[in-house]
Amino acid sequence: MFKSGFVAIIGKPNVGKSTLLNLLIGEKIAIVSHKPQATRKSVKGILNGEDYQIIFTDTPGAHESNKKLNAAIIKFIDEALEDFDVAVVMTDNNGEIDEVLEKYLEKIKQKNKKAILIINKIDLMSKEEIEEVKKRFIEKADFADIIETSLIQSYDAKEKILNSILSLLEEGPKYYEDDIISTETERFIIAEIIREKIMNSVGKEIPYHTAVVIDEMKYREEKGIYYIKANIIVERKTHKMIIIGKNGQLIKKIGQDARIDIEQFLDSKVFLELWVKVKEGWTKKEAMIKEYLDPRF
Ligand SMILES: Nc1nc2c(ncn2[C@@H]2O[C@H](COP(=O)(O)OP(=O)(O)OP(=O)(O)O)[C@@H](O)[C@H]2O)c(=O)[nH]1
Ligand SMILES: [Mg+2]
Repeated sequence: MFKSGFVAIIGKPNVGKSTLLNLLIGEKIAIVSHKPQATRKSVKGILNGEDYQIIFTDTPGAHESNKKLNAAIIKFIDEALEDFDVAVVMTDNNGEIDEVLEKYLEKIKQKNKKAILIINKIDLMSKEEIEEVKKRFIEKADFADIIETSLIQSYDAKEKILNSILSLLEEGPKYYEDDIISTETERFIIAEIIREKIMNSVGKEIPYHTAVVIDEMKYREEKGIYYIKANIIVERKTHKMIIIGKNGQLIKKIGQDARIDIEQFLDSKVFLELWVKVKEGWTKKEAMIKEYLDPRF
């Protein structure tokens, strides 16, 4: 029997949802950061087995905010929960359940869909803490399975989670060709890699007001190299100066780190050119939010 289905990964920010997607797919398609709210748009990853195909959707962390940009981000969670077969609800050592997450748990229940609870980061938790978090979640929803794990330390995390999901999926068709691992465009993933380096190297609030857009991407056959020009969009002149850094040191480092990952992703040599552009108040303007969050290149 061939099994297939759509699996939505949801949870509070920073619990490890994107780490899980990358682990399951075996390639880095979603960005990961120690800072919360790294994911801004849902990212789909497709896993093919001999007798199954699973389409995962990694969603942004569930949080509330009256900011325009955050409202646009949160919409992606609702979208992911519109049509799915199994929900993977993820939590970590904080074990937080707030009204926002509760609303999504309620939605899963209403739709009568199966859910799995993953308690991640047990490397940071005592047995008592794990039990406490488990209790809190069981009170709020029914879970077909509960997995305690550490995605970065447990050697069997992937296998355990995958087996649990497979046991809940039903017979179904192959939706995508075997060689497709994501429905995201190469340009989107490359822009995200650059944004990840900014998130992980620029302090404070600035990454939350920064977007990355690929302006040009060409393969130069004669040299066997990709030429990529990307714009880093910031809200203020001061942000531009901080990202560029003293003598351009910081942007140079962002570019070097991003290039290494992009070369691995494209399996080719890459020449990366980064430009910082100021778009005053872009996080408050609907049209620009749309353009920069889900850019249709
Ligand atoms: N200690 C520990 N850290 C982990 C584990 N799994 C993931 N992390 C770290 O947790 C941080 C957040 O991981 P992400 O995968 O970006 O989390 P996320 O849920 O996608 O976050 P948002 O996109 O902001 O909602 C990163 O620094 C990860 O390296 C784990 O098992 N143990
Ligand atoms: Mg994420």
